[in-house]
Amino acid sequence: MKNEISVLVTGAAGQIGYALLPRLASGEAFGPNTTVNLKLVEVPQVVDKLQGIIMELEDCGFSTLGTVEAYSDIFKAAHDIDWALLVGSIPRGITINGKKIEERGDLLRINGGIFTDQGKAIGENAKSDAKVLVVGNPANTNALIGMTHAKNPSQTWMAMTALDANRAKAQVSIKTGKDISKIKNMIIWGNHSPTMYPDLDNAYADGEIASTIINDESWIKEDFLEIVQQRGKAIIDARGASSAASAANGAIDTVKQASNPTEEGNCFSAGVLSDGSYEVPKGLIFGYPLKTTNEGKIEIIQGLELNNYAKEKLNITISELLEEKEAVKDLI
Ligand code: NAX
Repeated sequence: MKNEISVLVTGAAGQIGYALLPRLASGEAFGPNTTVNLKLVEVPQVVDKLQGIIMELEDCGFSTLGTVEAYSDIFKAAHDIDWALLVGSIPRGITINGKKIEERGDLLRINGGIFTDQGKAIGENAKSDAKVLVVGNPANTNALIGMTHAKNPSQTWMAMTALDANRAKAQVSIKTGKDISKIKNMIIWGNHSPTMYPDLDNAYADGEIASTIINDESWIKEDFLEIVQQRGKAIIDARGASSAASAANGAIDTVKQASNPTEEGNCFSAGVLSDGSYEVPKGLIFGYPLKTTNEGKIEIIQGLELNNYAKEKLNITISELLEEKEAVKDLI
């Protein structure tokens, strides 16, 4: 008999949604023996458009796809879900009430408002062991707002940094000539923003420390950091639209990593609630090295070394997250 899993996706009519939904339905994320029931959530003005992707999902003929329902009410959609992928948010540059939203502070407040209700809905109506992945930016602070309003500590809230980790792995693979499957333990410390710190002193390329095998400090400290931190912008400049296929892939990777035990010597990257580990102030959603235990719990991997350079980088991303938290303090 097949298992069933219920997955909620917000922003389902957006470009990441379009790349994500077939991969959730296809069996890739939850395996061939699990029926995936999808609950697609959009703003009321867009919800009718979901009928198009629903028809396409039917036409894919995935034997793992169960029911697909469209909602504009997150409270109804969140009922009994196992996973929530919170992709929907308002992009920078949009005009609302005659004002162009350019400032990070304005963006934080508008999207923060969305995540209060989404948090409440998930806290009240989703399963007690539900896992939540926030993709919509600013992902870490949105996750903090959502988690605060969920008030349900047995649920797990994460902010997506898997795309950043995949970008970092790809650059290391290109630089070293090692197959990307051999690049392990890639940690993205901190915020999903240009202050993130991709750590090559704790990453491995074919069993050797990545920074040692690369042996090129100026490439690591300048080119590599710049490429990974600014990759999102580079893609927008080239494509005229933000990353969607690779962002959806990052979400699928996180779902798989958080659903299956992590192999020894490896980690996965996502932002989770800081408990003070690695001297990060408690109460931030911070990108950490994570592992999924055999019991399905997600834990921060302890005991990794951070040199002074890494600590400086962590302090920069900590400061940014503290500023973001301050900007939305009345929402948390
Ligand atoms: P799109 O603008 O194509 O789609 C967003 C969709 O969300 C729209 O259809 C919109 O109607 C919907 N939406 C807005 N508010 C909603 C709400 N309250 N409930 C339900 N749906 C709502 O954006 P897309 O390119 O899909 O990107 C989505 C988000 O992902 C953006 O915030 C973007 O910045 C963020 N990203 C995050 C990444 C990460 O690694 N964490 C990387 C990629 C991406 O930039």
